[in-house]
Amino acid sequence: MFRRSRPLEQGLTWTRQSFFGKIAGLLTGTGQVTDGLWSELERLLIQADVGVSTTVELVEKVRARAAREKIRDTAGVKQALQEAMLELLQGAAISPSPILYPVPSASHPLPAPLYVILVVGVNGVGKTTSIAKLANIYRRAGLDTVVAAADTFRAAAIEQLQVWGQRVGATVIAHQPGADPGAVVFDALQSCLARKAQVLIIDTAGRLHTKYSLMEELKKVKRVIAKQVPGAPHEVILVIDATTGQNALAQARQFTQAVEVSGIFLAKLDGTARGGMAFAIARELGIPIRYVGTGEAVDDVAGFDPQEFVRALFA
Ligand SMILES: Nc1nc2c(ncn2[C@@H]2O[C@H](COP(=O)(O)OP(=O)(O)OP(=O)(O)O)[C@@H](O)[C@H]2O)c(=O)[nH]1
Ligand SMILES: [Mg+2]
Repeated sequence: MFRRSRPLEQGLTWTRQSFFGKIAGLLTGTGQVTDGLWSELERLLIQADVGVSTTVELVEKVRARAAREKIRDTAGVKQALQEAMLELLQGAAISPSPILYPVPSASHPLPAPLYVILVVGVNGVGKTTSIAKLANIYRRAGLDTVVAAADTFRAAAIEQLQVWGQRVGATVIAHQPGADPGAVVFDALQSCLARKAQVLIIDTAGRLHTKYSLMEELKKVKRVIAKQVPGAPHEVILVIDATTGQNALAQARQFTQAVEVSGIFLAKLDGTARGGMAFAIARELGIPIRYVGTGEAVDDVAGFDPQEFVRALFA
């Protein structure tokens, strides 16, 4: 059985066993630092979905350092690479949210009167499942958590959320399929404020019935939230499917332009050998990854810790 205490490492199993395993193999022991080593390293990083420009930047940085510090063996290169990777991931962790993961505490209280998390992403990336995972974390911390079914695109989406809500003990506010997402959100906010709920997580659609642009719809939802709860949404979480590779970055940019994404939930990390994508996200989007999805179950989630991530890649 997997050790539940190390979900991040578990989620990286495939990535570690493939491309990063080869990188670790390339950089073990006291091998010589040759030109061939750098091009092989570059090739493996690109295969692991680190992205071409991010790979080139990483390798250049390590290579320059190796020359400067007269690093002569592969073990030294490995150390320098890990440090460069960590720096890259930490660079994106601008003003980490005091609230998201771990859950609020006395020193990190929830925003009053209601902590609002808006979750966005294209269809099928794992939004609803990831919301269930977040709701479960907040419920387990004893917080009154409500989920709004603002993805009204299909009936099954609403039912799916209701099933998850029941399972994790979160109230689900929903309207009929095809309803106005703004109206669902308005209702959910009113209901939360009336009963003094503490956390509201909003599921949104990845596509719409109408030709009306998804981004315009999201902006509208955001305005509805801000009008009811000044300062909200406190977090806009973009869910990215780790298995979709570099395409996901282009999609992500559209969302970041429309709704000021504050954090990434990298879902389905367990389903890919290309976990190097995290580096491309950090460098090219400059948005911190907050969580990773490590399976389909509600507990298959881990907070993203750059140090642990880099360690687990080479473990
Ligand atoms: N292996 C794995 N599967 C996941 C993970 N997160 C979600 N999934 C699966 O991905 C599929 C889509 O998940 P949903 O949560 O329905 O995705 P969505 O973005 O809400 O999809 P739409 O509502 O259709 O836009 C489901 O089969 C989930 O079980 C994860 O971290 N790991
Ligand atoms: Mg969904």
